[in-house]
Amino acid sequence: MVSASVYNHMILPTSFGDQQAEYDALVNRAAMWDVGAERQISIKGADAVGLAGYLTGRNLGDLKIGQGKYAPICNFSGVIINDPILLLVEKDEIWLSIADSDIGLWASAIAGQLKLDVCVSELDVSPLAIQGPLAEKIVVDLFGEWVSELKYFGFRRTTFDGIPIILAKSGWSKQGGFELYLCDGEKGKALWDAVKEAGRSYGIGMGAPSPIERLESGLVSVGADTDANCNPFELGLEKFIDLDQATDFIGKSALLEIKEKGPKRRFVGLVIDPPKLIGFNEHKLIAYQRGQAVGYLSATAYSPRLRTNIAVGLLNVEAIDSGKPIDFFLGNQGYQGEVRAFPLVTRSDE
Ligand code: THG
Repeated sequence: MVSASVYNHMILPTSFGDQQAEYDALVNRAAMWDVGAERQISIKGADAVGLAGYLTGRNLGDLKIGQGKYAPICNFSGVIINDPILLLVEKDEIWLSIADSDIGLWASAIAGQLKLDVCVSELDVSPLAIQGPLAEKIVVDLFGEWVSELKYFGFRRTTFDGIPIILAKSGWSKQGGFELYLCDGEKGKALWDAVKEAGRSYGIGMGAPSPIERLESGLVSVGADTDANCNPFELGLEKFIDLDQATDFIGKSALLEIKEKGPKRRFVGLVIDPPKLIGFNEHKLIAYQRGQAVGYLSATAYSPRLRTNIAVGLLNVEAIDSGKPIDFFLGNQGYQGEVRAFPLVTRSDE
């Protein structure tokens, strides 16, 4: 079934009709995704880097032009509200490539309150992701050998047939690949058609971020996996938060306290007994252990590479550490599973 969802007030395609074929293209060949709903919030002005460093707990001390960083954003209580990729595009301009929440409003409110010298705006820029083991060959064919030298989250301004693009080594999968940030909304179809044509002989598949591969890989989906109290430590994102830096940032004092006490929940993977799950579920399901509610599962699916059902969720640490099985219901069907470390799929499973 063709499907889409609403993300950052835009339509985000979620499947072209055959999620299994889209998954197969991603893990075996290449996949192309319109992820234009990952909007770009530009922070421009003398205080741009200062404001960005106050919005995220990521240490931006060594940020260079042409380098991106994964930069979780928390509120003052240490609750994660977005997890953008942050790009330093000019010495006085930062882009936040955001997940699904209104970070433009948040950033401009903070900037106004602190009387910072910045302009916050949403740009006419829309990423197109090319992911999978053959993605690099396609992007080399289109742009040249230099793309292979980009470091992870590194990017460069370029053009294709006069279409302005920022080409980045990134994307929401663990299959490797690139993103073409289209910088002219009028040229979307031309770019899409060019990538489709270049990818044809490699078996590129049109699709959307894969709900199955992201579970296998343990990629967090902020919004889908999180609730109104979720902090980055629960999600295993502590390596992207620097509490030791001298710079103050929103949520720092709350996060210091949370770290001191230790997280009460942890984001984990599960492998689940049959019957085989049909399709993909991304509604929160209550997770039980011996009849007690111990958290929630935020997504479940069947993993073709593991040949078993899998899930991710946020569970109480005592429930995880006990090693006892986790139960849940999908409709009237009961399921049982066991907690596993990420990634659920490793090379040897393929
Ligand atoms: N592309 C672009 N913008 C985005 C996303 C994207 N904005 C929202 C959302 N997706 C951001 N979320 C993530 C989360 C993780 C990763 C990428 C985007 C990711 N993480 C690697 C990992 O977990 O191994 C590496 C992290 C690191 O080491 O810094 O790739 O998809 N434009």
